[in-house]
Amino acid sequence: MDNLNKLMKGWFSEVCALWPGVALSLEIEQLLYSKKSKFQQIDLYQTKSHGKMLALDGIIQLTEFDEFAYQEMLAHVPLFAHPDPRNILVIGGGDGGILREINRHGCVEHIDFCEIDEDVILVSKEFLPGLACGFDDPRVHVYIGDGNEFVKTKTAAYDVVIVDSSDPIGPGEILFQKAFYEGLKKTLKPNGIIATQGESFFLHKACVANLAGITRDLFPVQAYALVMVPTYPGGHIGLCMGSLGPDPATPARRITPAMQDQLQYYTPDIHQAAFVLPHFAAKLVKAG
Ligand code: SPD
Repeated sequence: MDNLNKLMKGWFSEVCALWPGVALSLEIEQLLYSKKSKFQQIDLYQTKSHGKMLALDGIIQLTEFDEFAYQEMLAHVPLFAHPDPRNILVIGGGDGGILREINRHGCVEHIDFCEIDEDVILVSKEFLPGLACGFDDPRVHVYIGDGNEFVKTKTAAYDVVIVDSSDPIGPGEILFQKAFYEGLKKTLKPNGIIATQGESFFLHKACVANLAGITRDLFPVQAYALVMVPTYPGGHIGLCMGSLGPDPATPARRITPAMQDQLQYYTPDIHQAAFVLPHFAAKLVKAG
């Protein structure tokens, strides 16, 4: 009972119907920012052990402790799988972390970035400069609006499309539906690749099966990868990928030693290994 009370006092607990009966808790030093934006509740905390933490509608989007794992893998896996990625679209991810990673690729010429909630960008620029630096690159072109509507305006425009969404409740819900993926496919150039955050195969079986089924129906090549992120539900998250040609699981370009030195999680080996799934997860992805 003492432990129970400790959890309630001075701790943030990520309670959500998407992972019933379980919640990660982090001890909080200070609430630095709290605002109900037009779309969602935005909270920025200073935690005791994990640096700053961004939560949207009470769900952890990132902590400074482990954000690199997610951002590096969601950006570098599709970008290195593509032989010549020049034009990129990013939907969501207003913190700027995915942009920070894409900007490391010298071959990239143009990045369109569409985020529905401008307040997420503003809070990141104020409190998370290590992520918001992603907006500083002149190749980045920011559009504030609905990603689902944005993709309808583009045809055969991108080599890689990355969807850094929140979970399938609230503003992110539409980004998990087949019509959205049909739109994404239309935005791709020949050989294009899409990568979206693919939730947890322990906790969100129906969601993973649904995403895998959609991408398999729409793309000649479909793949699903695993990333360890201790502060996400279940301690991990998936990447769901669809490709018009290149194998998402195989790096098509070499990483330079200088770039490798800047990274903490991604390596060419972890790129390939991430697609080796536990047996039950592989079955789930195939059956979806
Ligand atoms: N369960 C939370 C999943 C959040 C994925 N998006 C995070 C945004 C970080 N750039």
